[in-house]
Amino acid sequence: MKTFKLSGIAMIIFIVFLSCRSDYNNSTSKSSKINLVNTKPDSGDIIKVIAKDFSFQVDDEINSGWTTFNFENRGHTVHFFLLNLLPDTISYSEYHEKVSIPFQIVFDSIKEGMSKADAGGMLGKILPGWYFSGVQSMGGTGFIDQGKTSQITVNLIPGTYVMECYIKEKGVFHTTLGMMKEVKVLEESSNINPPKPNIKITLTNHLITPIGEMKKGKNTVSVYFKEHPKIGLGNDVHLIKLADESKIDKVIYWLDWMNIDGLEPPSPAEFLGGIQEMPIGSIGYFTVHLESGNYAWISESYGALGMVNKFSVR
Ligand SMILES: [Cu+2]
Repeated sequence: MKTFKLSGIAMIIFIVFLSCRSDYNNSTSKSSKINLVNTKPDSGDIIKVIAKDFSFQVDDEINSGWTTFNFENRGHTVHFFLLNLLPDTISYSEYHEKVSIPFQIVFDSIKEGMSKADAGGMLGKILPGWYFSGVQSMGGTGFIDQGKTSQITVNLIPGTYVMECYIKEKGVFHTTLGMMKEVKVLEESSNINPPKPNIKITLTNHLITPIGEMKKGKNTVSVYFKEHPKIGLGNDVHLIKLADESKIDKVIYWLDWMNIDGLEPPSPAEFLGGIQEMPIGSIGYFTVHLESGNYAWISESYGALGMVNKFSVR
């Protein structure tokens, strides 16, 4: 899961923070889906990631440095991947046992009636300290609808990573169903350069600020992680196509995993990718092909605090 940051009194604030995120309409609805708009890999070293229901197919070992992933969602639902870098002392199986399983236990408790505030407290108690202090989100794709492909470029340091997808299927995280995989990033470095963006996005608390314009056809987007909240979840950005602008509140609700039908398909908008949380100062890139329509940039965790930016492509 995306790493929470908290310590000491921050836990209390965290619980308040979680409870503040629960004030949204709890109905989701189907959106009309448009024809598939896929991205195709550029030339050069591309790491292929194939998502199925419910597994990842990707190399066990990849080079460090700038890395381009071509993510193909061959499943029948929304998928994505997040890359979490583990502390040197923690193994993939420990992460699975002490992080992934507890998240499912906590969500099962929410399903049985536990409040989100109590669930936040429970998470703080059962997750190991190294999860909060030592696991680092190093990027990944935004959420992507079935049948679509997304290409991202991120700069990876050597280490042991967990690739995971925590969308839900009937209340069970995809991680629990098998969508997590160990990926070793080697000392040996790749020789690729990051792509040239036509639009640059900066993420701050709590704004998504684009410079440049999204256009019809191929767009290369850079995302600069200028800051993250000191507590709670980190910043990220997702691209959605909006059939109906009034659905924004439903999307914000849907993006909160603590809601019973949050991150549970069907999603209330069409998800086209983006970039998952990266360390402060990092830049990640992604490529997307757009057709005419209404779109929005949106944060997974802070849409309600203003991290939504609508735009149109003509
Ligand atoms: Cu998934």
